[in-house]
Amino acid sequence: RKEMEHFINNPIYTITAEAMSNGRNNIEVVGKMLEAGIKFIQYREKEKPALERYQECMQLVKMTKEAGAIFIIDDFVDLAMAVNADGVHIGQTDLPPQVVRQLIGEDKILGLSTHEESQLQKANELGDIIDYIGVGPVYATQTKKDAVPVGFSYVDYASKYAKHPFVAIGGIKEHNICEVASHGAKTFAIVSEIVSADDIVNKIKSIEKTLQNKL
Ligand code: TZP
Ligand code: MG
Repeated sequence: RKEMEHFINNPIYTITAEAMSNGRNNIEVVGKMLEAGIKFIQYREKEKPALERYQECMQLVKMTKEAGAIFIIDDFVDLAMAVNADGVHIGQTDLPPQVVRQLIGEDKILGLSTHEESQLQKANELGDIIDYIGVGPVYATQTKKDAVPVGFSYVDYASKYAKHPFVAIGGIKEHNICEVASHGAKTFAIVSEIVSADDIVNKIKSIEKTLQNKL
């Protein structure tokens, strides 16, 4: 899917978390992400009423489209279809990837979280049904409840064997992103470090600079 070029060409994949955004709403936070040049954004809001999610996503789809950025929705296939998002991100206990692909059609991006080697092998077998995989949590994180860090050995494994592009996720911050990169990750999903920053635009630019200087 051609929009995956945005995933491949940009190291930072940002994800919303309004509860961690220091009183700012998702519209404001995504506006800052776009201002910083982010091209791949995931909407992740598990607790809100569906109507609020829908209204917010209608606006976010418009904003991301205008900025030439890709907008992916976590968990909610119906919401992604209702607002014509660019894709969906699912986990291991969501509907099977084949089923989600049938629902969203051939043109949308589909991402799948993986946490261990057997899940990566199954993801590899899915071929074109999915577009990218998530690998993590790399480090401990407060953002996702019950998240158990996978450790670098799994990141190494994904770097070696993943047939899809992968995004490392979980506890990634400016101070450790180069360590994750040293295990072969090229794309990094970051939640709290970015949405909770006082100056989101500066934080993103600073993380990008840190990465560039080390790579
Ligand atoms: N999946 C694995 S870890 C995680 C998700 C959604 C949360 C990562 O958040 P943070 O704040 O970047 O650690
Ligand atoms: Mg999910």
